[in-house]
Formats: sequence, C-alpha cells, structure tokens
Amino acid sequence: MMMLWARLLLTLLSLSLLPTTSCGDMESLPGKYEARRPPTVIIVGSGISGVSAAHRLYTNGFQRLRVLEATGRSGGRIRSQAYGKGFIDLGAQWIHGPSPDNPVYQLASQYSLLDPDALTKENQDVEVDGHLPLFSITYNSSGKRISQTLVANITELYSSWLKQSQNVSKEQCDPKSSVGGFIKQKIAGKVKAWDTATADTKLALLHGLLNLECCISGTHSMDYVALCPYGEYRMLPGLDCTFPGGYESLVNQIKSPLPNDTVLFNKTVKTIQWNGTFQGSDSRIYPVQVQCEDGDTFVADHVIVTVSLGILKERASSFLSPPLPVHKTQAIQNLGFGTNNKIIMEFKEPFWDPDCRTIQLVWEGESPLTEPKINMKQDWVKKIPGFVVLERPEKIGHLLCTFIAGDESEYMETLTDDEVLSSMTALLRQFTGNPNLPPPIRLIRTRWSSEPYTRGSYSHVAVGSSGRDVDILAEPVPNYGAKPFQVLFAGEATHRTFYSTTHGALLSGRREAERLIARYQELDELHNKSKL
Ligand code: 6YU
Repeated sequence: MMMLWARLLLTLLSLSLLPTTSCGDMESLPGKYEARRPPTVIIVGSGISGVSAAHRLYTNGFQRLRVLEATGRSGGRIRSQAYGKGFIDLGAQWIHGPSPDNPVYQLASQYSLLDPDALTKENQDVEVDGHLPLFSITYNSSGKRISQTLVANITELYSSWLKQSQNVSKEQCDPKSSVGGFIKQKIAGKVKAWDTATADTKLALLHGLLNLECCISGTHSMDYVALCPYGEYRMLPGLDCTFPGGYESLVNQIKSPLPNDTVLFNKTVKTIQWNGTFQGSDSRIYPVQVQCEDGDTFVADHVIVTVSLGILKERASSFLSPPLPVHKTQAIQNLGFGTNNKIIMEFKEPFWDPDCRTIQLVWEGESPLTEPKINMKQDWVKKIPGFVVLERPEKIGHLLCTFIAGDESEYMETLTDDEVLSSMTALLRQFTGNPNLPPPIRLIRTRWSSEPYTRGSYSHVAVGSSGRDVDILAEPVPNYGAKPFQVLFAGEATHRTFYSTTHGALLSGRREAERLIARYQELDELHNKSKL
C-alpha cells in the first residue's frame, strides 16, 4: 500500500542520499514532523535479506532508499556461476522445504524459476526432515561397496535419535548439553548389543553421518550445537529443489522493481554512528550517519544491517558507534557461525551409475565414540561425508559436489587448487577401488571463511546460547524513545526458527521492513488525528 504522504512528497522532491555536509547539535525533530517527512533508509548488504527488505519498503512507498553493498554483486551467500550451458551454485543450493509456507518457494514459483517437477503437490508434501534422500552408493575406505540394507538401517536409527534430540523437554534439558553429546550417548547405549562383525562398520557409518550433520548445521562438531533449543529450528515439508537458472535468479527477480541506482556496489560500510544529530545536504537533521571505507558518508533515519553473523563477530566493536548494548554483543559472541564449503568437480565421463544421486564415504576405523588425532595435512579429507551428483548433466556436464565443514574446511581454504585436486583424486581412487580413475577435468571450490564480507557460511545455536540470543540479535537499537529503530538487524542469523536458510534471511528482511512500515503508519495516523 502506497501511503499518501509518500506519494505526494516523493513526486515533489528529487530525492538523493547525499553525503553529509556537517554535524550539528540541533534539537531532535518532533514526532509529528517526523511522520510527515519521508524517512531515509539505508540497508547494509545486498544479500537476500537486504534486497527483500528493500523490496518490501520500496513497494510500500519508501523511496528514499539505498542499499550499500561491499562487493560488486548482489546475492551475498547466494552466488551462482554460469557453467557450460547452465549454472552451478557456490553458496545456497536447495530450497529447504519447498512448500506453500516457504516464501522462497512462493516467490520462485511466482517468478516461474523452477522445474515443473518442483511444483507438483506430490513433491511439496514429502517430509525429508531437512535431509537429502538416502545415499545411492556407499563405499568404504578399502574401496568396497557397503550393503544398502545396513546403510538404511543405521541411517534410520540415526534419524530417530536426531528426531529425539529435537524433542527433548526444555525443562529437563541441561543448557550445557549438545546435540553431538546426545547422539553419542545413544550410540554408546546401543553399541554393546551389536555383533562384533558389523559394529565397526556401523560406528564408521555413524561417524560419517555426524560429519554430514556438521555440514547441515555449519559447525566443526555437533558437540558445539546446543541441544535444548535444537527443536526450535522449523523444518518445512517438500522435496528440496534447485534453481535451473541458478539461485541468484531469485535475487535478481526480487531486485527488479527497484530503481537501478538503489544498490550501490563496492561501498563497504566501515562505521554506523547512531543516536547522533547529523545534518544532511537537504539541511535536515538525521540520527544516523554511515561511513564507508572509501570516505563517503550517508545520513539516514534508519539503517538495516544485514551483514553475516561472521562479520558482526569480527567487527562488532568498531562497526557501531556508540557500541551495541552489552546484551547484544553477548548474543553475537554466544551464537555459532561456522564454515561449510563446497568442492565441485567435473568428470569427462561419470564413474557412477546413471540413477545414482549421492555417493557416501565410510572411513573404516573411525568412530564417534573415540576422539580422532588429526594430522590436518593428511587427514582433512576424512571430514568429507560424500558427494552429491549435480542435476542437469545435459547442461553442466558430469559434476560431483562435496561439502566439508569446520576446521578441516578452513584448512582446505589454505591449499592451492592443485593440492585440493590431487587430494580429491586420491580420495576417489581409494574409495572406488580404482587406482586408474581419471582425475576431474575441472575443480571449483569455495572459501567462505576467507571471504572478507562473510567470514563463514551460516549460523547455528551454539552450546552456551539459546533461541533468546537470536531474538536479542534481531532487536533494533534504540528500541524505544523519540527516535526508535535507528539501527535494525536482519539476516539469516536473526530468524529464530529458520536461521541458516535463505527463507529465514528473506523473512528477516521483510520483518525489519514491516517494523518501519508499521511505525510510519502509526505516526501518520497520529498526525491525521491531530488535524481533526
Ligand atoms: C538455503 C541451501 N546452502 C551453502 C553454502 C553457504 C550457505 N545456505 P548474506 O551474507 O547473503 O548478505 C549480506 C551481504 O552484506 C553480502 O552481500 C555482503 O557482501 C554484504 N556486506 C558484508 N559486510 C559489509 C559491509 N561492511 N558493508 C557493506 N556490505 C557488506 N541456505 O536455504 N539452502 O542449500 C543453503 C548453503 C556453502 C555459504 C548456504 C543455504 C545459507 C544461505 O546462503 C544464507 O542463509 C543466506 O543466503 C544469507 O543471506 P543474508 O542476506 O542473511 O546474508 C536442525 C537444524 C539445522 C539447521 N540448519 C539447516 C539448514 C542448513 C542450511 N543449508 C545449507 C546448505 C546449503 C548447501
């Protein structure tokens, strides 16, 4: 809904967000006047949360709007790359839970960005509990295939424990307990009943499943993920699906109604000064001033910060002035933000069967019940749980994608492409039992931890934190007074039940936009009443 004040004023004013000329110690503007002036909003970050906030504000009449983005592109952790006749995704890959309650799915369907299969009612109703369907082939480190019946039984058992970990009673839960600890306890209770012939394989399988869980949760170890709030994360039904035109096609569509100059690229925000009185080039006084690394400054009534939790952890102390209240900085410290990287390899010919969807690796001798001694240089590959066969080979060729989380993932970032390629070739030769397996013809890997404007992959609720920390992170500052909501916070890590996902990020951007829309509607109503 376009508000009347916005329509009138915006047609009269040529609005630009110009650098500040001076700062003055002027009186704060009265509420009524504030309601009559179109607010100036700056959004820091052009990931899916930032563009969703911009879209919601713009389509509700907020046209004094700028998105400041540090890199040269929109999308952030959604990053697609043209590959062959199609696309590969280096960040987000699936719509988790593509069903009517998922706003990413809603938009993707509305914009016709999905394959027809993804739109069927049958696919929308599937319950996968946030996990991909069963692995199609499982190899052990001696190059032998493991029986799919054994794999299915252990996976089912593991899934039932994971479900239990999501349903622990909050009242009886020790805040120091972890999901990893809970599952290990279940394994320890079961292992005595297993026959010695299969116990080692079962333990090795469970070790691999926990490594996969680390990728899903974006953590080095499931021992770091808090047990008590684990069940707060909400899974939506639907068979996870991908974007044939790349995930970025969604971001481009959301952005499309915005005027071309809304997003300013290569504009790294250095500091956000709030609770101040800054004079804009229009002689008005603004409470917030944003300083960029290149020396430009922008004044605003409100700034929506959408940078990753990794960036907040790294820069919280200098990013805001005055600094954030202690409870907010504490929440930033407490919550977890880890690394999950992708290694994508193209093969001239597939060595897997045409119907194979995934390849699982099982390291013999590994067990969740023993603490491994890690020699990072030779053992980093042991963290790799398996490979996903990428869809649409007719467009992109024969591609396998693996995920690797935690310290080993960060170590991988320090290696050269050639070193990663030779480790991956050796790994695949060992597990397939084929010493002559041709190496991949191309390898692309991500380095999300080294990315200066991300510093990791996504958030989790770490031991020592709780869902309350997520809510605290999402609170605007100040939250009250004559000029509330000067700095607002969006981004995946601020969504209590959908953290770590694109739909959580999108909803968080809309949430902060709605906060401002509601505030100005309220002020507008007060102003209209005062005229009666
Ligand atoms: C999903 C998926 N997915 C794989 C990998 C990654 C992630 N996710 P952004 O960071 O995007 O935007 C901020 C912007 O700010 C950015 O452009 C910066 O450049 C900019 N910026 C920073 N500093 C700045 C400054 N100073 N000045 C100006 N600008 C600045 N999600 O739904 N499906 O398949 C995957 C996956 C390798 C890295 C994913 C997936 C996560 C999403 O990508 C991510 O949440 C959003 O894109 C974030 O958007 P944003 O706008 O908030 O920030 C039980 C329980 C389990 C819990 N987990 C279960 C779900 C697991 C998630 N799935 C992971 C799987 C994959 C493969």
